[in-house]
Parts: sequence; C-alpha cells; structure tokens
Amino acid sequence: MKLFGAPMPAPNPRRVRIFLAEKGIDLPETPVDMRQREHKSPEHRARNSLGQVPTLELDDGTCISETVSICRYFEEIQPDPPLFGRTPVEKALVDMWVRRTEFTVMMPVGNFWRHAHPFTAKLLTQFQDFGESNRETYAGAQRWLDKELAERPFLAGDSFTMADICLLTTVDFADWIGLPLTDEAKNLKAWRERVSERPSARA
Ligand SMILES: N[C@@H](CCC(=O)N[C@@H](CS)C(=O)NCC(=O)O)C(=O)O
Repeated sequence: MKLFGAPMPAPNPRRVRIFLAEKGIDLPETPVDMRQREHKSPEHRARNSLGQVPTLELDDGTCISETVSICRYFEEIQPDPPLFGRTPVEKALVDMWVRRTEFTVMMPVGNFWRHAHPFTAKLLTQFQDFGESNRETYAGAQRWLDKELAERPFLAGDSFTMADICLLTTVDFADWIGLPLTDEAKNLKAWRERVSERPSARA
C-alpha cells in the first residue's frame, strides 16, 4: 500500500496523516512534489485523474482518492479508535460536520487561495474581486462556528472525529495563506488550541 501526498501546508494530505496518527497506523507518505507539478504528471494522473493529492494505492493497484474516502477506508479496516462516530446518530453528525467544513469553511478558504493569493497567480486565471470577497465569507463561517463550539468540546460532539481533522487542517492552512482566525472567535480559538495539543496534530 502506498500513500501519495505532500507536506505542510497542503491541507488534504495532512488530514490523512493526522487520521493515521490517531489510529496508530504507520504508513509513511510517498511525496509528490507539488512545486515541481508532479501531481499533474501522467504518472500521478494515472492514479488520480484530477491530478491531486492525497491518493492511496492499494497492493492490488486500486487507487482511492478524496481525503475523506481514504480515511473511511482506514476506518473500515481498523475501526478503533472510531473517528467517524460509533452510533447511527454519531455517524450522521460526523458526516454532517465533515460536509459543512468542506462546503462552508474550506470552500471560501480555497477560493481565496485560488483567486487572491500571489502564489497561485502564476498557475491560473484569477478573479481577484471574487477571491477577496471570500475573506468576509470565511469571517462569517468563523462567527457561525464560534457559536457552535460554545456548546461542545469537539465539532461533532463529545469526541474528537474526522470533522475536527478537516476543520483543523483548514484553519491552519487559512492562517498560512493570510486568513488568521479573528480575535472575536474565542470558542473557535479555544477548540483549535485543544485539538492542536494532540500529538497527531504534528503530522
Ligand atoms: N477533494 C479532494 C481535494 C484534494 C486537493 O485539492 N488537494 C490539493 C492539495 S491539498 C491538490 O492536489 N491541489 C492541486 C490541484 O487541485 O490541482 C480531496 O479531498 O482529497
């Protein structure tokens, strides 16, 4: 089995590394050099036709892409500790918060990265006004999350789950591209400190 990924600050491969660290699964990452555009090479596109990382290649040659799908695979082969919930309700809540993180938090961060960040300017056609507009969208997402996290220690409830992994990697990446958490988001900041103390967060 081979896990193709890229180091920090790439948020998606980090999600898998944190997930594996929480599970205690030792699977070193095979680096794909994104600065050299190796993720767009024919060799990597044969594993993942979108030319993205992470991708997991199984011993029989099956390639699984999409971060959450890769993590679900590991959850199935090693259920403990559970990171996608135990009961039907917990599982649904984790799923809900993973999707909300992807659509409501990661989307504005990704749009800012693609359309307003100088690093990506040389890689694609940017729509700067649209890119900049995502600052406020992300700020609104923070205000919303701050209220949610006033009521519970982790995003989907009382336990650390895949939803926390998705959100932590998103806010850390956002910070790196110049979108820090706002001072008002006190519960969100406290949550970030709490989950960042876990050894897996160093992955
Ligand atoms: N939906 C995908 C997103 C993967 C993704 O966007 N990965 C980034 C690195 S963090 C990437 O490969 N970007 C290059 C590109 O999209 O061309 C997932 O969850 O795995």
